[in-house]
Amino acid sequence: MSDATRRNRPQGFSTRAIHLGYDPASAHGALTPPIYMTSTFAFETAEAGSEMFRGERAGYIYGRTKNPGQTILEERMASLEGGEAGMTTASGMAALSATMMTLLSAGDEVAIDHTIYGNSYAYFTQALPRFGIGVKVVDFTDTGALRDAISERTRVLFFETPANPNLRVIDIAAVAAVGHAVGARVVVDNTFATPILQRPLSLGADIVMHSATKYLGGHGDMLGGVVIGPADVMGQIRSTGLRWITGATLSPFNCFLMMRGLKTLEIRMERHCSSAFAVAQMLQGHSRISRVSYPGLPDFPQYDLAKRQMAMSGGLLSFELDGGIANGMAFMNNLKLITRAVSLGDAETLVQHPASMTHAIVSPEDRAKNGITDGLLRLSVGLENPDDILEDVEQALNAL
Ligand code: 7XF
Repeated sequence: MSDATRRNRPQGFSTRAIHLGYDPASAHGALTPPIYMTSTFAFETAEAGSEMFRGERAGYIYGRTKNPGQTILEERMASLEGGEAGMTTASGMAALSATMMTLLSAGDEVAIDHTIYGNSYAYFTQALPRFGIGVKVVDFTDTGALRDAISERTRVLFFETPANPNLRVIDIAAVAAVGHAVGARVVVDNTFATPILQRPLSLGADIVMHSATKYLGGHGDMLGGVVIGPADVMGQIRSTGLRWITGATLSPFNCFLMMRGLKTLEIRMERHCSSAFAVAQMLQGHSRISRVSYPGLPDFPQYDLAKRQMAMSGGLLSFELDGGIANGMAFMNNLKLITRAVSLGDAETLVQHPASMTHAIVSPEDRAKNGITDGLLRLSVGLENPDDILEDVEQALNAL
């Protein structure tokens, strides 16, 4: 590499995740950005405060809309997702509701893919209709059906890829083209993939959101959310959706936890993905398993799309045992190392039963239509030694 190439080369992912937007010299040399544990900020003069409220002067006003820890995180996340600006929130649901309640008004319509996290599904199908917003539930893998379902009234398209809980993969570029043809904004929940595996904005999506509770935080010790997109739209979501519609801001302490998590995201994802692949392969060859869904297995229905769209295949998989849910529950109870818990993306390997846990709020009819079968189990493969994870799965299956 010549000196000039070296100088012009953009910094790599982990370098930005660790350093971007913070200079220790600005805080007494502290290596780690301080936790600004304050609810409000002093104005230098009365006029300065008024100018900040009018948006004529930069600076911090009040902790609900902006805190220095959030600013660092937002700059980092915008860079990692390849967007103009970011906005942190108290949880993934807070990110979703701040975004949707800013972008949608009574009389508008939103189209969602049929397989998404249970409470997101409830938010769209149960909450938004109460405010006069129409909701179309569509299979986004069928772009023809999607095109037929939407119209000029459709202001937003929303989906997850890979989807919770069955890992269905949606073609981001194809859906973005269909949405943009009617002037809709395309919003992708990138929680399962993280910007390490895919960057939806580079594929044509307008806005990306995350439950930072998962891989971004990475240690199962916080709740958080983040939204990334064009600066003007993020400004709008911050000044309405965050400031006075939801008020659900990320706490200063959770800024610290999320920042710490982001520093190791790249190396963690590599381990999550390689271990998940090993577990998926083992399950596929096991006589007690009737079906495994993992985007990295060659017989996964959307294997080619997943290969094209994602850098690695992810840390989650879902599967069914022969004998359905009775054996599924017995298997979960047989586990010794793997923890029975919802959530995902933690250092600990976690197993849960979507039909009675994360997606219990979805009606049995809708679950059946959306590929969330009663026998399905979801595994979030953690960072333990992969041999120990494999051994626990195997002993729990063999003890059935
Ligand atoms: O509000 P949260 O931080 O819990 O995030 C909500 C959320 C948003 N998008 C996706 C793709 C999610 O998976 C979640 C939360 N899911 C957890 C799970 O599936 O285990 C929640 C446990 S009930």
